[in-house]
Amino acid sequence: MERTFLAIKPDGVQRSLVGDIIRRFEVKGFTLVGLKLMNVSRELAEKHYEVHKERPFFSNLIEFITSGPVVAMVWEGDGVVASARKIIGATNPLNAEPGTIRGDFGVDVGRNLIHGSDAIETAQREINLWFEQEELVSWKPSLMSWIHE
Ligand code: D4T
Repeated sequence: MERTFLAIKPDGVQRSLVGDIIRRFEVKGFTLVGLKLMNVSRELAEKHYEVHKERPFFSNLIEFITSGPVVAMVWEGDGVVASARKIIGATNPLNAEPGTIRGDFGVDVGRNLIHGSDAIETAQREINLWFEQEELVSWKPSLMSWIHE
């Protein structure tokens, strides 16, 4: 079953948006299989954002993601990687459609509330980076037959 890694960034936690953000993935019909509130070490932040290390915004990004608690999550479901990206919206919240998380709650690319894996392979890498295998819970919601034919 397809899985993705999502992280509510420090701005989402500080602004009391954790419940609202989690709710959007729950009501969509995806299954939560991993969840933890954590402070992010500089080492983890640098590994997570490795692909951006030459970008001018890299140091601000590391400062920001390590500046306060983050809610790290793994969600499961058919097509969850691409669908979660749609629910999240464009990287720059000013370009994100209303109805998306960033479109509804943000105005600044450096405070864009939530991270979502951009591809199935990236999701696998990020889940392994952020979670131990035993922290993930495989379960089947009992209302699944009302969500899937
Ligand atoms: P993440 O990775 O946080 O889900 O964001 P996206 O996948 O939507 O966007 P990204 O990888 O291109 O950017 C990673 C992260 O860097 C911040 N950022 C990005 C920034 O502060 N300034 C910028 O100019 C860009 C492009 C926002 C998200």
